[in-house]
Amino acid sequence: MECLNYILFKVKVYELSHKRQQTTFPILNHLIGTRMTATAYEDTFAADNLPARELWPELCFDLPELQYPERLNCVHELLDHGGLSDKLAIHGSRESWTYAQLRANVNRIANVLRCDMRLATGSRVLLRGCNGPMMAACVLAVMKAGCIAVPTMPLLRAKELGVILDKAQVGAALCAADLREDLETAAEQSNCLRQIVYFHSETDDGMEARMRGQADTFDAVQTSAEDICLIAFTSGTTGMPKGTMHFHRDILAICDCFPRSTLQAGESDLFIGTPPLAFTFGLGGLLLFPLRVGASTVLLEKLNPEALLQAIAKYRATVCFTAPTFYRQMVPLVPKYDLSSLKKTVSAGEALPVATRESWRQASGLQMIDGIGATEMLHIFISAAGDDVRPGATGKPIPGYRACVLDEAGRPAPAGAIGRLAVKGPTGCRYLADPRQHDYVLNGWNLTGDAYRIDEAGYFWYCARTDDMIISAGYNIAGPEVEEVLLRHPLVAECAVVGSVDEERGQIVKAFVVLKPGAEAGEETAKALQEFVKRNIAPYKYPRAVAFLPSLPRTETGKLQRYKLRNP
Ligand code: 3UK
Repeated sequence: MECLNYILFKVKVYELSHKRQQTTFPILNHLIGTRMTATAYEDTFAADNLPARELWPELCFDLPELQYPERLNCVHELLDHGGLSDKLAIHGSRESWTYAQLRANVNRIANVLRCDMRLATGSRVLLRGCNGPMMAACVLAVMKAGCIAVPTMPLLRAKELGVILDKAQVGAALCAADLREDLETAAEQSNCLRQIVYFHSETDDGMEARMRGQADTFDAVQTSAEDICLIAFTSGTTGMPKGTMHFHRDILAICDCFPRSTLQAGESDLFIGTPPLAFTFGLGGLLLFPLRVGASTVLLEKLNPEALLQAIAKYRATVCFTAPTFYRQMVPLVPKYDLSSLKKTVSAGEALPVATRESWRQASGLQMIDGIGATEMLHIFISAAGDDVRPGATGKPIPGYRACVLDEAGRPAPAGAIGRLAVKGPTGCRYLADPRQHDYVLNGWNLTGDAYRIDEAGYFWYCARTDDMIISAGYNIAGPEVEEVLLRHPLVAECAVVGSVDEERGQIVKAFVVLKPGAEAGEETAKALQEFVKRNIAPYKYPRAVAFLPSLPRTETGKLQRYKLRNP
């Protein structure tokens, strides 16, 4: 062992002197079970609970912009460039901050974490709050202070918070005062959570008061590129949520991929949208990306479709991030607002039906940028913009990522064949102490759980979640394909198609439909919808059962909860 350590030391000296990014002799790391760059953390819980290295997906850093040094603190890179001081960084409903003010506030909070709360580096800090400047500053401060951010969705209740506290062994929490109740209930049951500091609070021990007692300068903790800075819990439909662990390097990698190559965002942009910062779609799209390109962002709490349109007009936003269902609901309201500032609209979280893309284009004049991302991958990895868009297809792997479709045996499937989507890039899946790592990573590929096909031109077409494929009388039917058709019917506002247990056919296709205002639910409409599907796609795919609902069950992130419809 001593001998190996000596060799490793020599390799390290060689690499430093030759400015190598990656280790030359991974096999040595593997043998000795350590990483080349020493962690900066006192508390090593997160790293200790990483999956074994051989269970990680393969990571690729092919692009010149993805060459990062071994030591880096992502918030230092995003904020401490000294530039843009007087430029507005974040607009909120309570306050708006320039880059200089954001830097100062992040530094004060970092000082509160380290000097006042006395948190060890590497400790997990839960964050709870609606989108806004303070919530954003808290997330950034946690990372800058060398702690690990565990952001949570505002709608989570005590029981769900308890699972997260326990799983990530969270010792401290920063929480918006108006969301304290559920966290306090969870804290009573928790054996690890010791400190909660409330923001948006006027009390003497609240965050704002503590910040006033701290300096507005803070030297970022010199973390390793592979120190974990974020544990993002999957929005999770059923069962135990999974904690996905991401490094300081991963944060920069997503900022240097999608926003630069596909979105082509710049300093003059103003970002806006709905996904919570606790959802990596929102964290990237509404906070990290704007900071990386020196743009501004609008962070508002509890936006509905009408309020989002109002805010786009008011702030003159140029880039919007939200989910397909939001775009659908905005379409009829668009004529009431001046959206002339808007240049780019990004849709993710769920498949984007052609009918939604088309009606949004007609209403706003904009060709939507669809992109598939995942909490495990941190952000978007397949997408297309502008002239590269093929309506109905998600797009192609964005620069920095590779993707293919695997057949049942785990081999790349030929063009046109439906298989499991597999992807790799600079980011990838590393679950916190979770045996499901084995399900997500196969031969170095991340398996997202989606069924896809690739066409001759290399475009990726979404079919369904692999476990949502409906098998009816021996036919494989993808629910979203039927939804696509139904959404084109003039009476349909929203719909969901799932498999429903049937004695004769195993499963039948069942459609849950939300009608547009004024349309009448009933036998006649159901028949009309069934006929409409039969006319537009292979008749065996038509919904044999149709039910009408006032709304569909969705997560806080706009994702349909199909399991709730399958097992009512
Ligand atoms: C589905 C899509 C078709 C797909 C996410 C952008 O959604 C995000 O992360 P989650 O972990 O869910 C991942 C799953 O959601 N999905 C997402 N986008 C699309 N399906 N077309 C799309 N455009 O099943 C995927 O496996 O909640 C999205 C950025 C960051 C994210 N975390």
